[in-house]
Amino acid sequence: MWIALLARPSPRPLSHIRLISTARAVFKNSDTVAHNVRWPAISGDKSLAHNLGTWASGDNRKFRFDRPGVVPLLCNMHAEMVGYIIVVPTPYYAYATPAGDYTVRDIPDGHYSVTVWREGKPAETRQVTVAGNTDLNF
Ligand SMILES: [Cu+2]
Repeated sequence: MWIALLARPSPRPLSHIRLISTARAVFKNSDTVAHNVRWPAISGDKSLAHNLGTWASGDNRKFRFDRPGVVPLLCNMHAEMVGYIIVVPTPYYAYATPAGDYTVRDIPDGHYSVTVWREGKPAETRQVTVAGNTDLNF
């Protein structure tokens, strides 16, 4: 079983990066101007590049991600825009605070691989045995 964590190095808006455990993502444009959403690769695999197109305020697009990975989101219309979706193979995941604290609740006792992801750094994985309240420090 897997546990996924997202570490935030600064108090950037959380919407910048999202963890999802379901395969289907909805991209909603809540801005007042049109945006494009595309990704040049998933976890470095350029054959999985995709362009969802450009759409106006209030509209949305859906996409089904078939496997876990890191999806860097870009916009053809605004070069400064970047975001990430981390598709994780588990219902157990959490966002760390800027101070590095995190809590993943309601995990059944057992052995797990815990992966932490930080923007711009390689992912780090540790093994942990969960038995009741369990601490794991990276
Ligand atoms: Cu944009």
